[in-house]
Amino acid sequence: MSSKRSEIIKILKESEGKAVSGEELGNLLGISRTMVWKYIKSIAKEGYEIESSPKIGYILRSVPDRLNPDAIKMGLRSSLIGQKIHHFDELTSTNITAKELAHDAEDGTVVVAEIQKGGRGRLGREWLSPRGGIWMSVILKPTISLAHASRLTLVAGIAISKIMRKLGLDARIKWPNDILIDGKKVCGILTEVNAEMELVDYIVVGIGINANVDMNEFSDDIRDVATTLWSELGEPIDRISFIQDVLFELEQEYIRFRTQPFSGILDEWTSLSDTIGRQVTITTPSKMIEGKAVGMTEDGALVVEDSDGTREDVMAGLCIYTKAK
Ligand code: BTX
Repeated sequence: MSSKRSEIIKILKESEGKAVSGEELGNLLGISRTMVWKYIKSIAKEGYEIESSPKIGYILRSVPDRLNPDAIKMGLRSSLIGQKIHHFDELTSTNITAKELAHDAEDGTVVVAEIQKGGRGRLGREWLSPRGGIWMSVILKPTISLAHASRLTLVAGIAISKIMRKLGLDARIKWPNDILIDGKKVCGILTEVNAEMELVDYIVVGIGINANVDMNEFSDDIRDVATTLWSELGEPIDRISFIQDVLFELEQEYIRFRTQPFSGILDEWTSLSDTIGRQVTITTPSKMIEGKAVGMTEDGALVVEDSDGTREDVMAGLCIYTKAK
């Protein structure tokens, strides 16, 4: 969207329901009243409800519930993550599109979609992505080794759960990549890496948040294990300001990741973890590991201790809790 259009939206938003005349807008932007009218028409096409009368001018009645990049950028506090945002009404998967764009994209570029038709979780599992959610991928280009790439999943988990906690929700991280509220999944993170010679070229952090999703959109089996911010809070959230907060917090954690020892992030992850201290069964492609989750290694592996006290570091797998904490 052109900057003149965003400026018009900004002025109308700031006038809080009061009319702004075409002449006033024209003067502020240095354009004719006819041009103002043309911009207003194209803004209305995007779903903004604008009342207009030749005598009083223009009044913004409502903004569309869409993750419009201009709306996200207005008031975005981050300076790297989200400077470039690609928005789509519908995609197969934001991770797929992010990977296609990644080579030429700048560090911190975001891809976001209103709906995903082929959203993916780990190991090719399906991730349901109906309207109302936040389905986005962040392209990151840190200079790190392939072995450390999985740390970004932990970084994203911390950032997102912190923002949910600020809303008063008891969001906790289930190893390795889920955020739960009261034991139910509200967010999943899928990190994909492209590397050359053991050095990371880019990382795509895919984030799926059940924000204002209607629970009826989920099948019975998903409804049993999932929740949404809407149902937890009892009212829909402002998705734009939620994304702005997530991108800012993600940037803070990303800066910490790049400039400080990883032990600080590890400590924070542990304090937000839902998994540490639990009896778990982890299924990997080659075996099943049972025991108590007792910690996390610097590489993001879960340390599981069996009944004999033998410890094993588990890098990835499907984690099921076998007993309450
Ligand atoms: P996961 O493999 O840990 O979780 C997938 C499992 O979660 C599914 O098998 C199903 O049981 C359950 N599930 C499916 N959809 C939902 C949902 N909306 N809410 C709660 N539970 C669900 C988790 O994988 C990682 C998901 C990442 C999704 C993001 S969205 C943006 C980006 N694009 C993309 O295709 N994936 C990522």
